[in-house]
Amino acid sequence: MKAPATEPAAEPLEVLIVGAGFSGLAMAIRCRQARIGPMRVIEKAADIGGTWRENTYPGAACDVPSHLYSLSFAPKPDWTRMYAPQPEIQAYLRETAERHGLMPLIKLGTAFSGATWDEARAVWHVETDRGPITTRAIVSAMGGLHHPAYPDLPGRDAFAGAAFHTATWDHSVDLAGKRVGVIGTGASAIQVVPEIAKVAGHLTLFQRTPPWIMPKHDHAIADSTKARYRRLPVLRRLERARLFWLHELRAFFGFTKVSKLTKQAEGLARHHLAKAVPDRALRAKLTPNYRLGCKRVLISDEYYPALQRPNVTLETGDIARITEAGVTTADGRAHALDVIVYATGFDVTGSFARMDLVGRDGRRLAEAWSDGMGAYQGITVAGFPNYFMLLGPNTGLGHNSIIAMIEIQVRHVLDCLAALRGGARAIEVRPEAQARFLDRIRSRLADSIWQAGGCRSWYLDAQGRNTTLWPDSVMAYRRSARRARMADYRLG
Ligand code: N01
Repeated sequence: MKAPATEPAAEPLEVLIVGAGFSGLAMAIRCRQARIGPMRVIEKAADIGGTWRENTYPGAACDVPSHLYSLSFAPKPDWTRMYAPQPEIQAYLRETAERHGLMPLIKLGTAFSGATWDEARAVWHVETDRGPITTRAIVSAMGGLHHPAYPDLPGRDAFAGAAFHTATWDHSVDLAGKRVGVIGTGASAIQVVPEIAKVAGHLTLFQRTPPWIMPKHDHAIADSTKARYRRLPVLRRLERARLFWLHELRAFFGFTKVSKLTKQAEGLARHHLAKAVPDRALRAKLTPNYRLGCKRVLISDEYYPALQRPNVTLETGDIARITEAGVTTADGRAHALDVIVYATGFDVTGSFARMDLVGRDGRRLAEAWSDGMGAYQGITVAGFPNYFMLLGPNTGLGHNSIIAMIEIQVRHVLDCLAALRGGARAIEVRPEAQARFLDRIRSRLADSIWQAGGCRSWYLDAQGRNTTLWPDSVMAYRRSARRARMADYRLG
């Protein structure tokens, strides 16, 4: 048993932020700047950083350019690469938290287990594994990509060698000279595969569906450029704006909807494949049979070359079972392995559903979401006053930087918190405003690329509904969500 670190406060907190990853830190900085408090951040892990603390697999890096994948109000002029590697992003988050004086406000090793709304006092009673906390408002900054998903394959526990997920990398296992199997070919796999291929005796990559891959053009950022960005911040801001609009265009380039431009984008990706993989048979295996954008479009210059190394095999047969000795495919072939790496993604919809939240009239969030999760602007849910989500339902992106979405949401939540400071005991979205919002995005989703693109992805829940992605441009979300329209809220 851990010693209780958070004594029940005599006075409730003004705001409790749950999670110290990108979104939680952004919220905490903005709350501090707006002098909202007392405030506390709780974080289940032993360090801050969220997904960038957890994903330490070799090759982990961001697939959004560094100057765009950072907070607009916490700029870093000296990113070392166009696409920052994981340790640099983690260091950025740490420096940012320290520079903004957040560390004393963050209780590490404190896991949120649930919360109950107290109508009489207009506060939330929060349960954590280190004691209860009472707060007027909760900002959930838990993200969706943190519960590793393992495939439901028979015999998974029978494997005698080391087996781990990309998000829980076991750095004590030396892969040098080993027979390594990687299951999955998503964003994590295409980053880790080239690194494993460099050291493994043999790498077998088990592919169920080939991804669409575009060139990455990663490169080191010259010292002279960093110096210029330091001297003239306007140049860095211009670069950020350039990158933003370049990515924003993708929303109209088939990344949210099948459009006339989808074919052009597919042509570019096919050209990249043809240039990188001369072997016809291998190329055929690597050619997707669904529309570009239906799954996350990946970028890499190293993945295709890695697959052509003599110590790498691409296996496209279905996996029948895991055995003590490795993997057996449906055609009966046994693939002997020393190590299995699960690059099989995350349980996204499940991690939201697991939140044990009891709102007004004893209604649980899981009940409110029995027909699929949904929230007004992805942020607030009717029946759950003073409860705000960052990176909630339908606010993920396939085409641009998620940091832009976080900053819009933080702005919205600040408006709501200002209403609480202005005298309201509670702020709650009106059910009709929530219903209108959800109708609007569901009708946009009906013909989206994720529904119509001929693939299955983690974007869809078990019923085939897309409850994860925003179906439009970031600018459209900005117009919709940046300011909290008080007419859509009930103040109590
Ligand atoms: O996970 P995924 P991920 N047998 O769900 C396969 C973010 N991210 O960790 O396509 C065989 O995309 C599955 O196959 P299929 C980013 O948002 C960002 O790679 O379903 N294969 C798929 O290939 C991303 O979208 C960065 O047929 C099985 C793979 O496992 C999200 O994280 C970097 C299987 C899972 O791919 C998740 O990416 C990394 C089975 N039974 C991740 N079950 C950045 O750079 C599953 N698969 C910002």
